[in-house]
Amino acid sequence: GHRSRAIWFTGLSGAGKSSLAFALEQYLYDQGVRCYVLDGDNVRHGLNRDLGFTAGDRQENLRRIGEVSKLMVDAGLFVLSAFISPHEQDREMVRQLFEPDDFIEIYVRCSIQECERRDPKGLYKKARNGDIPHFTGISAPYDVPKSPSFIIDTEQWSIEEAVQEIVQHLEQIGAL
Ligand code: GGZ
Repeated sequence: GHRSRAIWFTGLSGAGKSSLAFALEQYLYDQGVRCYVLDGDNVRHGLNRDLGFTAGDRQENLRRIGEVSKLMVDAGLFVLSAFISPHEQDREMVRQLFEPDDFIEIYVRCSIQECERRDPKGLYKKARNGDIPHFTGISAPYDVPKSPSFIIDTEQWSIEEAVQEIVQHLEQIGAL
């Protein structure tokens, strides 16, 4: 069988984190791996609806998600978490919750130009107009991960190719 683990996707809004996480979930599900995706859409409207996007709120958002991810891994699930998680320090805090082998950080790389071109929810446009304060990449920072387990470039790969790349990587490191 598979050992449960946490896969953590970090990257800009629009980089493709959630799409990748759900595509990987589908692949894992088909392999009989029990998994669950956490992302802004299912966490920020419920558990973390009291939190916004200041640095402090993001830290608390990610702390709670880290703790929930840990509980889910303890329960035997493969947890796929897709959050911008822009601060190296916060990603490090989450990593510390896990055994080294149980936490895999994937940097979903996409240029700000391309994210802004995609703008699936029209948020970059709003941010440019000043309607969304401290928007990551526009008016709030994103720390490029220093030593992710794996980098996936979504300007280069389609979602399907990216999933294959991630699966290969997970197999290589013995996580699948
Ligand atoms: C960044 C924001 C903001 C601000 C709302 N900055 O692409 P989306 O829409 O669907 O995903 C983004 C989501 C980011 O939430 P996270 O929990 O992933 O962020 S963090 O890890 O930094 O805590 C975006 C939307 O919320 N959104 N306002 N100001 N993204």
